[in-house]
Parts: sequence; structure tokens; C-alpha cells
Amino acid sequence: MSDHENKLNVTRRGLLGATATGAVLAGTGLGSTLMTARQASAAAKVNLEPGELDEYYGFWSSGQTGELRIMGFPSMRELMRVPVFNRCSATGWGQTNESLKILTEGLTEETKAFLAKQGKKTYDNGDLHHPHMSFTDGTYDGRYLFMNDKANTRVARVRCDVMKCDKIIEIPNAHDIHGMRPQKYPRTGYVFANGEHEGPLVNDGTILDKPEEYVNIFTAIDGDTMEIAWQVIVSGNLDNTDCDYQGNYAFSTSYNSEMGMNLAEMTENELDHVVIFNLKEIEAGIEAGDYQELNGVKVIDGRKGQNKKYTRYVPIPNSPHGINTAPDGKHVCINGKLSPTVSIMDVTKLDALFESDADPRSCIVGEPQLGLGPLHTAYDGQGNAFTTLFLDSQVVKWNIEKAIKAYAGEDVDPIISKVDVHYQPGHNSTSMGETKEADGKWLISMNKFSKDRFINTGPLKPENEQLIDISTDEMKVVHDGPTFAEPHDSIIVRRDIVNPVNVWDRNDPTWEDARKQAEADGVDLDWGHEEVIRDGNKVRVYMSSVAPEFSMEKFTVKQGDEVTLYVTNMDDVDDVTHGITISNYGIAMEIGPQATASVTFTADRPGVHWYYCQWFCHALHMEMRGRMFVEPQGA
Ligand code: K7E
Ligand code: CUA
Repeated sequence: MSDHENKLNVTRRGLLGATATGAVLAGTGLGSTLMTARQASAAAKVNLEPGELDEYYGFWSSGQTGELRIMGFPSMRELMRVPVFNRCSATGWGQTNESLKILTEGLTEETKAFLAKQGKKTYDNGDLHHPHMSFTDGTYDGRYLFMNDKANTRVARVRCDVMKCDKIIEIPNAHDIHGMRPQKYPRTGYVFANGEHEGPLVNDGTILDKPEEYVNIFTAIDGDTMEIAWQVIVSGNLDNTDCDYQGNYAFSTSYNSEMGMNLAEMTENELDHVVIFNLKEIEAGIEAGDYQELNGVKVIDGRKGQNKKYTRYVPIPNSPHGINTAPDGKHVCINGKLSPTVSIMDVTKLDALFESDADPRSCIVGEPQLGLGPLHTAYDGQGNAFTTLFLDSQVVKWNIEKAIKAYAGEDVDPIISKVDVHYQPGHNSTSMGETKEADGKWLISMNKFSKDRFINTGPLKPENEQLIDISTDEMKVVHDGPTFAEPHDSIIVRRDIVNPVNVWDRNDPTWEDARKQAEADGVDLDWGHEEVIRDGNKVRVYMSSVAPEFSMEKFTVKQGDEVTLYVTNMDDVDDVTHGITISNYGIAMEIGPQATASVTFTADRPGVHWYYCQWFCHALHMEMRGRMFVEPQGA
């Protein structure tokens, strides 16, 4: 966010002259218009009565917090936080053996060795920008959510049946994954991921301050196996990405076609570009062996001047940021950021770029001037687009066909209306808007600053997400939603598509290792178990829980033992989650109904240590506790 802002401030003066239209329109805010009856009823739907359920799930990123958030939408009630790249005190994510397996198994050997030297098994932080659901035939299918980590170059997957993360992989060769999207058609399929920051292809310290030898890497991940399918080396950097509804092309914006290493260099050119990736040609190239293998990944060279059919570079003004495919299956909006324009690309013209030496700009069919700092565009499925204007603090509604006509020389104004938002919007999302089932009901504007919109929380203020009724041409802000750092992006999914279970399946793969170990130890995890198995200085403690009791009121280990504690929640009732916290040992984990969870620690502190259930489960929840005795060494 701060990089957006700095860059934009620096060049704002230059932009102002070029955008008189935008500036004039900016003054015609519609905020004071009286609420129509239609909008009053929309507002009523927002303020759900106690017990009423939302129509949509919202899946929210959290930026540098590193988690995924689930919202009820349009009520904007935060329902759940799903830890992904962060460490979570409530659930034990980052501490339990089950979560550590997910957090570590997808790291490269080099990263594991590096982290071990820092005394860590995995990273504790992440920067989660873009959550997107898996698709089948152009719309959400309720299987998975995928998300990127810009901080530590990872991509994660969350299972929608249990709403827990089940895979995290590090992307080798690339630096700092930013833009990320799942393939829309025929299904996901690929998950496309952009390495945003430039670096040497082999980053082992041999090449340092030689930017001319830096590259950027585009990655296609297999969304089913979470393995890397292939990578492409590109010219320029990579920012955001999207793909078509036909399964032929993916495309990424580049704001640093200059390959500059500082602000002045990165913003030097008036034109940067979008890279078009020809999926069929890349697959054929891989098949034909036209790649180098690097860290176990097949890497194709798609740089400019390769004269191959893997990529094309379409010039776009100026440091483009968001790229969003319209539900019409034909148009793609590329948001100019430093240019007041959005460039409309027609995907039906992309074949020609690859088949002939056609002017790469021939796929651009519109370029409306919308206002200052266009960052992201969302859609209503009725031919209209909604673009955030970061510098103007507005959302602009405009018509795609009219913009195309204006570009062709007709005297039409594509802009329908503007609404003030508070303040500085980044992403926006419409209900089902990134699918072919966009329904045109709601827009959320994710604003970077809240300033005076809420009572003061000190120097660090929340951000502000504003709910906008888009069912009429006149957009109406109907709700302010403060949030903690930093939901960049969100998706709004019809609730019938998402059907999580209430109780875990006892055979869930999550605790497969625990199941195998229990079998080896002769413990039946599916029955109320209470066993302490000693194996040298390794001790395995198996207990179960049924509200309001653990199956063991006490167990004894020796100082210095490596203890693994397995707890199975035998309750099979909706919403009866237990936990176990071991006092003064820094141990806490969640155990959902019918789940097994485990944690390993060294019993280095002798004495009596209470363990207790920290998840309120019963009238006698306070009594749900027991003692761990740690015999001092030599006793
Ligand atoms: Cu625009 Cu990371 Cu999607 Cu933030 S990015 S706004
Ligand atoms: Cu079990 Cu609280």
C-alpha cells in the first residue's frame, strides 16, 4: 500500500494536467442524493435481524496479518479467521504437528536449512493479498480457496469443506508472489502466480548489483496436487494476473518494464505492458523439451525477442496494476494506476497476436479516462464496470460498450456515475463479480484509510471497507466496515456454493501421521483412549475429550522428555470444540468435534502444570482440566 501511495504522490502533479475530465467529474459527487425506496430496502437487508443469515460468503485477505477471513455478506459481520501464513494463539496453527507439517513440507530444502539456522521450522509471517476460489466452467465450485504470500514467496490452499489450510508451497526461482488467480475454464486446473520482484535466476550471491541480469518468473501451479506445473521467464516485472474464460490465455501486468531499481527508474516509461501467456504453446514447449530445469521446475524462456509463441507484450499506459476479466468472457480491464485510463483488451483478438506479427496494441479496443489512480475493476454482469480511483477516493461506474465506441471515435461518454469512498480505495469486489455469474447486487470498496470515519484508535487506525448498493446507476454507500491490516482483496460468493461440514470425518487426512503413530503404539484413536507410551526419552500421551472432561485427569513425564500429546475430541455435536492449553509451557491448540490434534514439546520445566480446555464447551468447562507432573531430572 505504501508503495502505491508514494509512487502516486510523486507523479500526481504530472497527472493532474492530463485529467481535467476526471477532475471535473470528481466534483459531481452523488453522495448527497436522497435515498430511494429501492436503496432503503437494500440498506435494510444489510442490517440483518438477530438470527438472520447472510446471502453470501465473503472471503477476505488480511495482508500482513497473514490469515484468511470469512465474512457474512452483506451484513459485513466477521465470522471466522483461518490462519494460513501467520501463527495463531487460539488454534495452535504454527505449533501443532498437523499445522507444522503443512507449513514446512512445501518449503525448499534451502529455505528449511536457512530457517533452521534462525531456530525456526517455518516462517512466522506472511503477506496474504489475493484469495480466490477454484472454478469449474467459469464459476466458483466451492472446492478450494487459493491465496498468495508476497512476503515469503508462497501459495496456499484452504479446503472449503472444513475451512482449514491444507497445503502451502514455496515457489522456487521466483521472488515474492503477488498477483495470483485460478484458471476459470474448463476448471482449476492451474493457479497462476506472479513473482513481483526482480532477481537473478540463480540467486546464490554470485550476481548482486547487476540488475541487467535480473529476471521475473511467472508460475503455473497444479491446483489439485499443489505442485509446480511450469514457469516462464519474462521481461519486466509482474504485478497482478488474471486469465480468460476460454482456457487459452493468462495475462499479467508489469509496472516495471524498465527493470528499474528505484522509484525514478521504475516510473520512467510512459508505457509499461501486459504479458500474454499462451497456455497451449507453453504446454507444447514443455512437451517438446524447450525448457531448462531449475530447482526441479521446468522453466521456459518467454522474454521479449525470443520470437517464440509463448508470450506477447502489449504496451499499456502507465505502470498498470490490477487486471480483471469481465463476466462477458471477452473483455479484460487493465487499470492504469499512474495513467487515468483503463485499457480494455479483447481476448478474441489474442490469437491474431500469436499467429501473425500483428501490432500488439491491436487487442486494445477501449481506453476510457476515468479519473486519478485507477487500481482495480469489478463487474455487475450487465456490461458495466466499477473501477477504484485511489487518488480521487472514488469508485467510478462506467459502461464497457460505450467505452469501446468512444475509442472508435463515437461521441459517447462511458462514465455513468461516481461515488465518494473513504478513503483511497485499492481493490473492489462485486457479488460473484469475477465469475460468469456476476449478479450486479453489491460492491465492496476496500479503502486503505479510514481517518475520521470511526472513533480514534490511536496512531494505528483501521481500514474502511464500504458496502455499496449497485442495483441502480446511482451507487449508494450503505455501510462502513472497519478492518484490521490489511484486506487487499476479497471475493463475494453465493452461499449455496459453499457447504462446509459441521463435524470432522474421523478419517480426515489432516491427522494421518497421528493415526499411523497410534496404530504403531496399539492405541485406538476412535475410542476413548488414555495411554502414556514411553519410547526412550520420547513419550507419547494419548487422551480424548468429551465435554466436560479429558480422559486423563493426570499424567507423569520426566524432565527432559520429548513429549507428544495427542488429543481426540470424541464429541460429535455441532460447535462443541475443545482445546488444550498447558500452563506455563506455551502450548495451546484447538480440537474440533471428532478431530485429533497433536503437539510436541520438551518437558524441561519440572513440577505440577495444569492443562485445561480453553474453548468454552460446557457449564463445567472451568473444571475441564488435569495435571501434568514433570519429575525433576535424577528423581
Ligand atoms: Cu492492488 Cu496486492 Cu491486489 Cu493491494 S494489490 S490494493
Ligand atoms: Cu472442553 Cu472447554
